[in-house]
Amino acid sequence: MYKRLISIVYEKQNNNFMKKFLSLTVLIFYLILPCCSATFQGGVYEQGSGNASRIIDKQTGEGIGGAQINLPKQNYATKTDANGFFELDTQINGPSIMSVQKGNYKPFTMTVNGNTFNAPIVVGIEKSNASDLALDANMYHLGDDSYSDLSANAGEFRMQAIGPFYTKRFTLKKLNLSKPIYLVIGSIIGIDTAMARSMGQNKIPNAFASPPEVYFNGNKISEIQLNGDGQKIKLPPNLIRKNQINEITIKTGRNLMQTAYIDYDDFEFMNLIIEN
Ligand SMILES: [Ca+2]
Repeated sequence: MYKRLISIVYEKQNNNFMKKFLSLTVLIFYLILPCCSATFQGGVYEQGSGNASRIIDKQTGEGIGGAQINLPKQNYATKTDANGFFELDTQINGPSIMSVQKGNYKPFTMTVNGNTFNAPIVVGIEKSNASDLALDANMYHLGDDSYSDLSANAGEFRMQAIGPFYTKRFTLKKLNLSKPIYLVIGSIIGIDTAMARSMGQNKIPNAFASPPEVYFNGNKISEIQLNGDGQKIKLPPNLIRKNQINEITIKTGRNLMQTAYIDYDDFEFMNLIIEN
């Protein structure tokens, strides 16, 4: 599978070697992500049994009662019972973000689709650490509300775009600067980059967008090439302002095949956490 994906990327790139090399590096990085994402964000999930899905404590394996489960795109919310079991009474047609929240636990999100709940699943969530900072548990839509039905974002209930960028200011305290500090983006859906297209995340034949960019204290620190859960971006230590105000900005890309006007890439993200 890896060889096939790599060859797809190579076929799509007719540019110079450096660009190919960079794409390959980024691709390998994201291929590794899915196996690790669940762990660092605090969640693991596996196939369950019986009729209902379940939220458990990742450490103890015990069911978590009263956990809040939200699907913002469906405008749907429910809670787990005393033993952590829940059932979703809503239709999921396209990729959607499901969040799980419970006091003392890290806010958790995962991307679900119409097949996720064909059989019940078990989701393990993790207690939060003192040095973690839950920046923003809400869902945001960046872009201009104009996009193709073939876009990776084409779903059912839509949130209105807040514009081409998102900014959050926060103070970093209790940091252990000898350990790496990461921005974790819980879930992202709707990015239409060339790489997202080559990975089958959308079906737009003739257009793609530049990747969204992440800025930290005014410096570009990353580009986001793919949709997915638990994407982790290292904050450069020299840019961190301890005990002072720091700023994260996420800017959406633009449709590179549209030159007559600016068509921002429409995508949604949810759940920003600083992990140390
Ligand atoms: Ca757009």
